Amino acid sequence: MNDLDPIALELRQALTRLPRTIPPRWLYDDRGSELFSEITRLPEYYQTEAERSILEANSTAIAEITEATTVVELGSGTSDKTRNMLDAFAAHGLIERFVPLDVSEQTLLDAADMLAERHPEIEVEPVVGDFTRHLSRLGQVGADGPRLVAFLGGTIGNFYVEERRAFLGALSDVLQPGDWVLLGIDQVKPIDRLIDAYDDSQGVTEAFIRNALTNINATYDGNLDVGNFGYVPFWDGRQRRIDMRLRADEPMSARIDGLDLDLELAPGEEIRVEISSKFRPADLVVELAQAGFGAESHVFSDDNDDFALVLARR
Ligand code: AVJ
Repeated sequence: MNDLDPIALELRQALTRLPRTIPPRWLYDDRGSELFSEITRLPEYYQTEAERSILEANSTAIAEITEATTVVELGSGTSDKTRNMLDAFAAHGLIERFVPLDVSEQTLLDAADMLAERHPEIEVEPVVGDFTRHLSRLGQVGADGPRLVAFLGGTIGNFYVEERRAFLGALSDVLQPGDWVLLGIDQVKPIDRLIDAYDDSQGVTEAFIRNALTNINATYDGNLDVGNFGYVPFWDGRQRRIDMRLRADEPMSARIDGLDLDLELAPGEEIRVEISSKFRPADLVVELAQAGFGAESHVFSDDNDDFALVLARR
């Protein structure tokens, strides 16, 4: 157990400690990424379209306000969302460099090729890394002009409060006064719409959550009985977050060899696989200020106030 790598150790601890959890990275193997992209096309899942519309309406304003010469995107994936934004930044004329950071090297390289072709005037400098561990790899890239670090898609909602504070603090540490962050957040809204978005009628979200166990079994030679867990999504109003759990309806035992772990689950015991926090933009503006991004802030929303982009300067 002592020779487990940090990722394995993190998972082993998350599964062992009570309440049992699974770090979000386990949701995104190839199958998980496919299921997530299916989620973004569900009628119940309003976020992707809402964020796209905000970016479309405000990217030029964001370029003007920030005057960023370097745009960094954390967890950039295919850089779909940034394409529009980079078009606006390029038209504005100050951007010199785009730095996508993602764990998946191949996805990064493909996206970098696509963007370099679309914008020969922008230097694309991909960085392989995990935004929860490797922010320091951004180092001094682009430090000669204002930088804008974009973290889109509502991914910040997956962090627990204390992880979010640590993340914003780490981000503040790699940046300097005059640099900016742009965060995509899902807004608090009536419960029924939130529940529908995470308990869709086609069961795609359930399959996405369940797939984390399949991924763990495959990676660490485990025998978690994936089909025998019930999917339990609910709204936690006190913490303002959707909580997505898998429940062992019967007593269950599992061996995960690669983690040197024997799990015994009592009937009714749950594993929390993901949380998705919802925000009042003004609250996040306060958190940002506490993390060092208090110099200036702007909030951009869609017509329904479903989603928001919060822009803040260090
Ligand atoms: C990609 C983290 C924003 O929390 O809404 C979608 C992931 N999980 N349905 C979200 C997700 C279940 C999504 N984020």
